[in-house]
Amino acid sequence: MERRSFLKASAALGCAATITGCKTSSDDANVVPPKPPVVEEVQTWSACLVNCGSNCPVKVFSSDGVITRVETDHETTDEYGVNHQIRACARGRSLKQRTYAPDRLKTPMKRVGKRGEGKFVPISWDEAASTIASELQRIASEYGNKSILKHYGTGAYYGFSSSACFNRILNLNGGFLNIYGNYSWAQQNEAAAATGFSSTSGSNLLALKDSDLFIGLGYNPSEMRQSGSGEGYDFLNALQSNNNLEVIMIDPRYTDSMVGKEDQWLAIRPGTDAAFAEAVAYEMISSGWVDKHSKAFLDKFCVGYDKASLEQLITDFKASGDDSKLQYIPYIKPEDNYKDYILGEGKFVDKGARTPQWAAKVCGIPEAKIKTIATKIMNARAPFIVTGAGVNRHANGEQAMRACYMLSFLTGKVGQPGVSNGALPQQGSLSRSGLSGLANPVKEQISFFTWAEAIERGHEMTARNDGVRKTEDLDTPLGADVKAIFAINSNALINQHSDCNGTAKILEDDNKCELIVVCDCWMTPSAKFADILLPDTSWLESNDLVNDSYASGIMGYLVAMKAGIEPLWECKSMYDMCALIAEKMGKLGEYTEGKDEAAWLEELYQKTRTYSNNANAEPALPATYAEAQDIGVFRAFNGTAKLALDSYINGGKALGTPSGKVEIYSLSMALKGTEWNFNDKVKGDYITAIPQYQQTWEGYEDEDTKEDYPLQLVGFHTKGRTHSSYHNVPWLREAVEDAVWMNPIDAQARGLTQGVKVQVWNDRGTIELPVRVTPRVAPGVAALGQGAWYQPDTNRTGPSGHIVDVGGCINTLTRYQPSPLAKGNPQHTNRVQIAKA
Ligand SMILES: Nc1nc2c(c(=O)[nH]1)N[C@H]1C(S)=C(S)[C@@H](COP(=O)(O)OP(=O)(O)OC[C@H]3O[C@@H](n4cnc5c(=O)[nH]c(N)nc54)[C@H](O)[C@@H]3O)O[C@H]1N2
Ligand SMILES: Nc1nc2c(c(=O)[nH]1)N[C@H]1C(S)=C(S)[C@@H](COP(=O)(O)OP(=O)(O)OC[C@H]3O[C@@H](n4cnc5c(=O)[nH]c(N)nc54)[C@H](O)[C@@H]3O)O[C@H]1N2
Ligand code: SF4
Ligand SMILES: [Mo]
Repeated sequence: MERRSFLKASAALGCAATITGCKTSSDDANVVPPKPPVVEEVQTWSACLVNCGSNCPVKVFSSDGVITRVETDHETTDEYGVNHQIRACARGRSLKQRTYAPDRLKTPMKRVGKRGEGKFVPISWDEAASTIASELQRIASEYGNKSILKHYGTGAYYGFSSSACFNRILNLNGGFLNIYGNYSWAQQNEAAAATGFSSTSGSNLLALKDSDLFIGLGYNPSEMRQSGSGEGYDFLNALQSNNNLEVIMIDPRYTDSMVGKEDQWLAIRPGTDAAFAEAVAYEMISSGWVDKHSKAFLDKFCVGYDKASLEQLITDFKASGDDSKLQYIPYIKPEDNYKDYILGEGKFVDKGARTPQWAAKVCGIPEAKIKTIATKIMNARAPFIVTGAGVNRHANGEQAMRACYMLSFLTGKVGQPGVSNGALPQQGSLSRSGLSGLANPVKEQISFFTWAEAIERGHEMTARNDGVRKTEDLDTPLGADVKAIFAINSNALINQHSDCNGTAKILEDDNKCELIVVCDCWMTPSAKFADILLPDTSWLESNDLVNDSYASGIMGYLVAMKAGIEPLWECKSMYDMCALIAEKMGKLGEYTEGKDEAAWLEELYQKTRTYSNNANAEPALPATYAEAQDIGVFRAFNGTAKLALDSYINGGKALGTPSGKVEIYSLSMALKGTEWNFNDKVKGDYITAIPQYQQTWEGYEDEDTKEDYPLQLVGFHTKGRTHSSYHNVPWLREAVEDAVWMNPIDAQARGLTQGVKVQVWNDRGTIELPVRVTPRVAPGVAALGQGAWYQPDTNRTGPSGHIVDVGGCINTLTRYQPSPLAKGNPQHTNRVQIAKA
């Protein structure tokens, strides 16, 4: 506020004070405040649809077709568990700024300059639609449908007018190359499935009431699940309602999930959780505790703990005569068991025991502390361990997750009240029916992360070498390079994928990938790489039906969204723009199935009404969609504690693993570890059947990069954005500083003081941004919130020899190197150097 307006405002306040009886002698009291303009506001319900795990409802106030303000839900009681409020975080509350941001895409555009240069001219919708339709037909007939890729993208969790509209037109054109996995949980999904979990979730946070020890590894719900009804709020309430709970948090950063809520913070080095977990296991096993307390549990529910269990498995599989089991026998190696590995016995004698003394040197947590934690776990009545997905987004993410999961099983208490299995907390949800993307005639799948590699060598990618799925056999090549990309509500073309500079080089060559279509609302770094740019309507301009999304905490909800304003400029909803493309393809009838937006929403709503888990929603779902839109929000809190692996351990239902049990020794990993090809030159590129700490490229112990790049750089999901979404909102840039965190010890060694501008670099690029000197990050580690927009300053080259990214995007520094099993993104594994800019 300028000083002058501040004085005016204080004057107005002074006046108000007189009215309420407070005598003032100041002349200011005589100033008459300006009358606020009379505006007739209309209120509608919308929602924030980013990928943060929630879809918080927001109240949109508008007047004469202009949004006047955005408020959060405060319809119900604030009492936790009584269908409480779903308060939007700072991001959702800034939606007016985001909707009217100057960089909104206003018309369809086509590229005129070099690809990636960001030069466009406006075109009509007619031209955009016919170009896309004819290019789709050309590319499919020249290169085959496997050369068309719909990119990973999570910017808008619509139910109706979602990116599924693009699936419809791509499928009506004969299909497209599928992707499996995702940037969030690739390694964790594989680790959980290999171990025997049917999903990535364990007990819910309501079960914490029965626990006496909570251990969170890379678990940060207060920052990454910020919804007012989200997991962060569940966590807070769970801690507050259990006075007997000891809370230990293990993270390279002192996160907002701590700040007083924890009893102990253990600052671990990134990528070393497996070493820590193995040392805890060593204490539990070598002391004889496991033999005494949990051997019976391990024998009954798990395979691979010791040699005898694997020998027994071979006997059982032989006796079964079942081919699906017999195929694994050659891969079962009893000498590769977990107990011998941890104790350094049998086959593992040369490797040595996984002692706390060994682990302390690797993970940075002192030996004595590791021993104390082991004792606490052994003494706990009901240990509840959670491994967050930060641990999975590493070069060795699969085995890091599995190593942490083992601790719960070693206690022999999984299935008991207050105990979890090491996975993420289970969530509640209401269900909604969404628009179908239609069936895809193409069956082959590549890992989501390997798409840019598939532009260059898709034709030769195979299952054995690259993790291609649904091919004839391990060696059948995919047979097509990626020639067309549809990046729909995605900034993963550049910003969110690894190695921005390297990816930009691949994309710049329009002889390789011949068509890039981007559909977004803003001119993002990925949008700059489009050939055709399609401007979408924003959430506040949309009618839709959404649920609470996939990780919104224990309470589930539905939001019937109603457009507060008309589509701005020439923006169209994804449903409408794809209808235009379908029309040019001659497939309009198949696309619409004869329905318009209102008819679709009514149909999806009527299906949604029939779902049994929506029956307890409050208020009850009314008869028509229009009535639902007037009410806006429907919610249901299910207050039951849910236990991990309950149906297996307490209900006798077999697990989905080949053995039907918890696989400490994973049979599918044993098979892939033997049959797949790996790259000897990539440190850590191998798969073992039991979880083992893996030294990796650019890990803490990587001698090859230690000298040039002495700091480990870990990313995190910041409050200031959801990924790259909301980066262009000035309020948020002010509220949450984008700076690289550095421990005072490392800063002093480099002569860096608070707030100075630094360069952070490695072989892949250089970024420039301020430094935040803080003991909230472990020594030897730098931390940076991910998602800032890549902004190469073409006039300057950094120490890496690349153009300096003054946007400070962490992916300018991350490496494209698929992880061994999931072929997933190792974006938290990086080494860098930092110096004053
Ligand atoms: N280094 C590093 N990189 C990471 C991660 C990390 O931890 N570290 N995390 C990874 C993870 S977990 C994920 S999930 C990915 C996320 O990567 P993305 O799925 O790309 O997510 P966002 O960055 O949110 O980008 C979404 C895009 O959708 C656009 N958008 C928003 N609303 C709308 C809309 O209504 N309509 C349309 N058409 N577009 C819209 C936004 O402007 C934005 O360009 O990033 C990954 N990248
Ligand atoms: N505000 C906000 N919320 C979000 C998102 C966002 O961008 N912003 N993104 C959403 C999405 S799509 C996802 S997938 C989730 C991501 O959720 P997470 O994967 O849980 O998020 P991260 O911040 O990557 O990691 C969580 C914590 O792990 C720590 N960590 C990193 N490496 C290691 C390690 O090797 N060991 C240990 N012990 N800790 C480690 C980080 O410091 C961080 O505090 O968040 C969701 N929520
Ligand atoms: S970013 Fe997530 S928590 Fe924040 S308002 Fe949007 S949906 Fe809610
Ligand atoms: Mo994610």
